[in-house]
Amino acid sequence: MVKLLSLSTVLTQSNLDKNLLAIAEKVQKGERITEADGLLLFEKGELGFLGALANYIAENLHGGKVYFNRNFHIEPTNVCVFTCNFCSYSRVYAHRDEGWELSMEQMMDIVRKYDGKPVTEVHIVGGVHPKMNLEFFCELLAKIRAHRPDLHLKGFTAVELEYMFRKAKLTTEEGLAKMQATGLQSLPGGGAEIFHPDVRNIICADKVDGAGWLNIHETAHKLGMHSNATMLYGHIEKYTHIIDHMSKLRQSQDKTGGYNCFIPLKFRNKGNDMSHIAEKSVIEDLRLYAIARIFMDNFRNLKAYWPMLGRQTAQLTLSFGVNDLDGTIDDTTKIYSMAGSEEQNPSLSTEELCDMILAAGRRPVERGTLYNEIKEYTEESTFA
Ligand code: V47
Ligand code: SF4
Repeated sequence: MVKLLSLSTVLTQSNLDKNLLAIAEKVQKGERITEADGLLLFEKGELGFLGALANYIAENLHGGKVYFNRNFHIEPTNVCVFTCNFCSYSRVYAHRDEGWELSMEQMMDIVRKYDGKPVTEVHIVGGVHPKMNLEFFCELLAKIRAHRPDLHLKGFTAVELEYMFRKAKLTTEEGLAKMQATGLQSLPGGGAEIFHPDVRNIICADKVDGAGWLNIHETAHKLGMHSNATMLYGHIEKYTHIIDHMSKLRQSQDKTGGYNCFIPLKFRNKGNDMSHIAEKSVIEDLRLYAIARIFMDNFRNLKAYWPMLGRQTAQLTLSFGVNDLDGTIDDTTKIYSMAGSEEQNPSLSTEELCDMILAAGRRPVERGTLYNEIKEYTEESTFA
C-alpha cells in the first residue's frame, strides 16, 4: 500500500509554490481548477503532491471502493480502412490474409463460451472493415440479445460508427437509434486519441476528427445511452494538448452528463509506425492519472485499463485517483499485447483482481457497466 500525505498536511507545507497551494485549496473546497491550473500541475506538481490531491478527491467520492466488472471482448476483425500510426493491431484490406475476420457464427461461438458464467458485459470493438456494415452488426447485436438477454452490450467506437453510418447514408442520430433498437446499450471510449488537430493530423489523420467524436457521444447520450471517454497519451503530444483534450471532455460532460468514466490509455510502442518514440515512465503515468482525477471534476470514475498499463502499474494508480480497473477480460483482447504491453494474455480471475485491490488497501466492488454495485468482496469472500 502506498502511503501519501493527507491534503491538510500538504496545505501546511511552508515551502510549497504559492500557485500550487492555491490549487490545493481549490481541491479542498471542491472547486473546479482552470486549464492554466492543469498546465501548472503538469509543469510543477511533483508526484507526492499530485497523489495527495488526487487521493483526497477519490476517497471523498468513493470511500476506498475500487470497481471492476466481469466482461469479455469480441474483436470482429483487425482489418481496417484507417491507418493510425500508433496502431500495432490493424491490417489494411489488401493484406487481410494477415489479419482476422470473424464470421457471425464465430462471434456467437465466443458468446456461447460464456453460457452459465457470471459475466455481465460484452465489449465489442475492432478495426473498420469495409465489408462489415451496419446491417451485419445490427444482426450480431440482435443475436447476442436473443441468446443472452442479461448481458450489457457495449460496443463500437465513434470511429467505427462514423464509417458505418456514412456508408449506410444515415445521420448519426438515425444510425445510433437503429443500433439501440437492436440492443446496443453503451459506447466504449476508443478512438478519441488526442482531439487537437496539431496532433491528430499526424497520428491519425484519416479518421473522424475531435468534433465528430464528441458529436457521436453527445448524440448517444441524447438517446439515453451512456459512453466512456479515452485519451491516448505519451507520444508526440505536449501537456497543452492533454489539457485541451480533457477540457473538451469536461465541457461535453457538463452538457450531457452521459459519460461513465475517463480512461487514459498509455501509448505502447511495439510494432507500429511510432516505435521510435520511447514509452513514458511509471512516474509520468502516475502523474497523469492524478492530474486527470484533479482536472476532470465531473467524471466520477477514472479507469486504469490494466491489460495496457500492466497489472503492477495499474495497482499503483489506485493511490493516484483511480477507482476502476475495468474487467477480468479473459484473454479476449489483442490490441495491447500486439502493441507491446507486458500483458501478453490478459486474463485475471475475479479472485486475482480482488487480491490486487485489497493489497493496495482498497475495497473491491464488482459493478455493472453503468456502475451499479453488484457485490463487495473482502479477504473472506468466496469466488464463483
Ligand atoms: O482508440 C491503439 C488505443 C483504443 C495503441 O471504453 C493504443 O471501456 C496504446 O478504447 N498503444 C481502443 N493504445 C481501445 C479502447 C478501450 C479499451 C478498454 C476499455 C474501453 C472502454 C475502451 O486503443 C484506441 C487507441 O486509443 N490504442 N493502439 C497503442 N499502440
Ligand atoms: Fe483502425 Fe482503430 Fe487501428 Fe486506427 S486504431 S488503424 S481506427 S483499428
